[in-house]
Amino acid sequence: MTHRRAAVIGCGFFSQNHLNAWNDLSERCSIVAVCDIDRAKAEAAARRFGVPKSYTNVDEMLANESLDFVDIATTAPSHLALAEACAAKGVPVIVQKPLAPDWTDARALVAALDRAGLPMMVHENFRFQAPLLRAAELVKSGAIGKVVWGRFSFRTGYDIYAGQPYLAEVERFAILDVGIHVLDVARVFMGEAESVACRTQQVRPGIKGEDHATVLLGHVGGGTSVCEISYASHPEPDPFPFMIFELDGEAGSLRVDAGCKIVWKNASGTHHETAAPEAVAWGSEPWTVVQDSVRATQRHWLDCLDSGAVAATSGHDNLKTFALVEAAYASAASGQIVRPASID
Ligand code: NAD
Ligand code: 89Y
Repeated sequence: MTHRRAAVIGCGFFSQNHLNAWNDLSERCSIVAVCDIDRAKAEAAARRFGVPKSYTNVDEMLANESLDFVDIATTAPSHLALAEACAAKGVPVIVQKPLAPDWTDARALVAALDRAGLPMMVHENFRFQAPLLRAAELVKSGAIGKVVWGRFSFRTGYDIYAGQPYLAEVERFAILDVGIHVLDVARVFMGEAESVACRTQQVRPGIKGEDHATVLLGHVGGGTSVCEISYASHPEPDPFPFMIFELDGEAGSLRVDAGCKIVWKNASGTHHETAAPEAVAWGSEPWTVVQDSVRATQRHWLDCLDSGAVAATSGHDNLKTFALVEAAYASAASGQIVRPASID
């Protein structure tokens, strides 16, 4: 196991989870520098996490530091330029979702790392949530047979604008921000999608993008799934930040609920279990399931760097999820069913 030197770019809201999780993984890597165009944020992060150097300019950081990888935790519009700067210096990157604001930049980012011959991973952490990993294990073991139908639901009224005010300002909002997780999880359980139909709604006044989206996916091999994405729902209780999903298989069914609860049924009976995350010493509710998944995502990245394996959420894998995002927006705009394969 190699000990790695790394830097985090972006010291805003969500990066605090990244920095805490890297601290938990300090036997395997050290964060030797942080960077944020906002000097106060960079310096505060360096102080809080005992990081030796802080920068406000990525090129200066890359020129001064010897890095084994960079963790990009800025918002999407900056991802391409930052990843290209790292690629030019031969530094692998792990990049937060969404990879980019649009398909053109997302593809350009993956191509830049490919051209440089460097590994990369998208920080697509929902796949690494404890209940989801357990559900995937059950499905893989054949507990419910071949999955033929799924419902994947992230519907909340939680005030996400308090921590992430930029979400009120983006024209591509709920699908790109959280729908991308939901569509990714749908791919995990149902396989690739060959058709996408989507309707969007804007319910909250004063925001620029859609805060409701309902997506119907037709999967290769005949499966069907519904993805429900909403930041303007009033569920009781509000499951935030849990994604609830249910699957029908040829031999049974499985449901994942808030509180990491899993229930599945097959010929052997009905089974209940709780797939709780590992303890997160620095965690805070309701975020602990997400915070544990951040650490699990980062651990996977380090495992892949050690073994040379391609990450489960590599750039190329994530482009398949991104194509569903693009297809959903195209379908909502046209009122037509869109084939992800036609996204170019
Ligand atoms: P934020 O605005 O709070 O923080 C982003 C930081 O990046 C800011 O401090 C900003 O000054 C800095 N920044 C922007 N451009 C930069 C550049 N070129 N160089 C250096 N610093 C730069 O945003 P956030 O809420 O922390 O979100 C960051 C990313 O994390 C987004 O892509 C978001 O979608 C993602 N996110 C993921 C999850 C998840 O569960 N996976 C949850 C929340 C946010
Ligand atoms: O931005 C969103 C994400 O990616 O995960 C949870 C979130 O922070 C709010 O829904």
